[in-house]
Amino acid sequence: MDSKRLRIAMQKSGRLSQDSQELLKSCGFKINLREDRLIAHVENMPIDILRVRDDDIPGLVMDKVVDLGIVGENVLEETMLERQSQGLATAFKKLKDLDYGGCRLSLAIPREQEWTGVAALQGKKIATTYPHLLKRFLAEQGVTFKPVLLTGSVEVAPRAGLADAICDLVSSGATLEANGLKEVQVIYRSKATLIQADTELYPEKQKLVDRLLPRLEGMLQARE
Ligand code: PRT
Ligand code: ZN
Repeated sequence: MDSKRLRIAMQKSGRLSQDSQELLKSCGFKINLREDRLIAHVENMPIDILRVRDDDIPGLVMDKVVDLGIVGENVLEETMLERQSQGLATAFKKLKDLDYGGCRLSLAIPREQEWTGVAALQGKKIATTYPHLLKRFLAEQGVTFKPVLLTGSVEVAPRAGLADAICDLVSSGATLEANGLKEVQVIYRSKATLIQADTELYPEKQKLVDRLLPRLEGMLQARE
């Protein structure tokens, strides 16, 4: 890959991809995104868009393999905690909070159960994709738990007898409702965010970022 071209990682397909593409387009990027392509060249600027799974984006930025990344704060924070525990680099610069991808990471339990507070989760099995964020939150409350790691279908875990509670992302609450669960405690609030690798960019790349950022800020302000 041409190191003079600015590399931006974003989600290939999922909840953040449409909004991220639109935001970049509104900043003047001419992008031809073909479904099968990992890399898309911006036609009118020296920029390459790397389209990957959202989970890979924080690591790519922290390993300085890409210059910028757009990712949910939930994934960013979880990856940071995980990498910390592995002794890997975790530095990055936050450039801009974005106005989409809003959600919360919450604890939920079967609807019919009475909720008396997080202390009741002591020693319980909790299904989640975010074990580090959950551990940090419960540790602050002096609660230990047994994590049940699932990367999908977290909401069916209690009914399937795999866990006593779950800790998952919620936006409308419809998924919890449809699975007979109720949200009992928010543990983290998240939005999409634009981050930069913690390294000095080539001057040409830095100039490009310096030109793009005000445009992005202008777009976000206009949408408020
Ligand atoms: O394939 P890839 O790994 O890239 O995608 P993914 O499946 O891991 O992520 P994706 O596309 O589902 O979500 C990407 C990011 O969008 C998340 O990391 C969050 O930052 C953000 N986001 C915002 C959400 C939601 N809202 C959301 N509601 N991510 C997931 N959900 C799911 C949630 O897990 C649950 O299954 O939607 C369901 C709940 O929605 P409601 O409306 O029923 O409450
Ligand atoms: Zn993912």
